[in-house]
Amino acid sequence: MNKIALITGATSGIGKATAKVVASLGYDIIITGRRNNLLENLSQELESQYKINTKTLCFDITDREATFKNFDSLPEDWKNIDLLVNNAGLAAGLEHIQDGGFDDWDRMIDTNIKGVLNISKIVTKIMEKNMSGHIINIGSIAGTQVYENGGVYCASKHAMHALSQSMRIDLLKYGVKVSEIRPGMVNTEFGEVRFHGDKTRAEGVYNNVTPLTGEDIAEVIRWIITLPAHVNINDIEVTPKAQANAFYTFRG
Ligand code: NDP
Ligand code: 8X3
Repeated sequence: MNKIALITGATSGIGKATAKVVASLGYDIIITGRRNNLLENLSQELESQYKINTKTLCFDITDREATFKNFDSLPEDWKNIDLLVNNAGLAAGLEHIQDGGFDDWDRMIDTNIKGVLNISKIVTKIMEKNMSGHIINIGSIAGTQVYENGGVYCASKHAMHALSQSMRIDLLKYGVKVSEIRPGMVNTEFGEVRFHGDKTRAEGVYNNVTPLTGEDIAEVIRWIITLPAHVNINDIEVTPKAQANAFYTFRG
């Protein structure tokens, strides 16, 4: 059997692009998300184009019971995950703290923190037993910087940054590598989700800027996972050329 990768949030954006890169490297892949039709389409594409095997798991990562149940449904030999990409995540809303919505806050905290914990608990236990594995956490520049109106999203990605560091320590003696990628602007469904379906507002974020694409981040992942076994990239921040950090973007 090929090496096995589990990629959360593979129905669009960074996760989908990553699934293609990881498939091109010959991994068998478990792809997850909540939109089953998109998972099935991607599964067919990966299998026919890259001649690998796939499994689709359709569940909400904020639902702990569903997460465990779906993982348990995998055949035993598929549970030996070599590569976990903790990618599923979102921003919801962009408001000052006094105007933020409880539903938005819950979605971000439940997905970006608790969802990551749910899947990580399952997979790290297996990697501990196997004494090997690689986890790639998709953080954000919002994981080390804080911008106006972004309080809860930034807090959730700060949590991802802290978790990435602590997981690296906890898993050190088991030979498990933990890498964090912290992207700036990436043109995916992220903006549309953040602005509750307002596509025009989402597109406005990229006015006069060439943003990153999901494929750009997937290429970074290709590099990280093809380095020699003794090398680990702990963390890496990636922005478009026009973006210096969360505050300075040149819209020339
Ligand atoms: P997309 O909205 O394109 O993709 C998000 C993915 O996460 C989708 O596949 C979605 O699947 C999945 N997802 C979201 N919520 C859940 C849930 N509750 N249960 C299961 N799956 C879920 O955005 P991106 O590709 O941009 O986002 C991927 C990651 O990158 C996120 O963690 C985001 O925070 C991070 N990031 C994004 C940046 C950007 O500018 N785009 C910059 C920095 C970091 P489905 O809807 O089918 O459930
Ligand atoms: C997404 C990047 O700058 O919108 O994580 O927070 S930003």
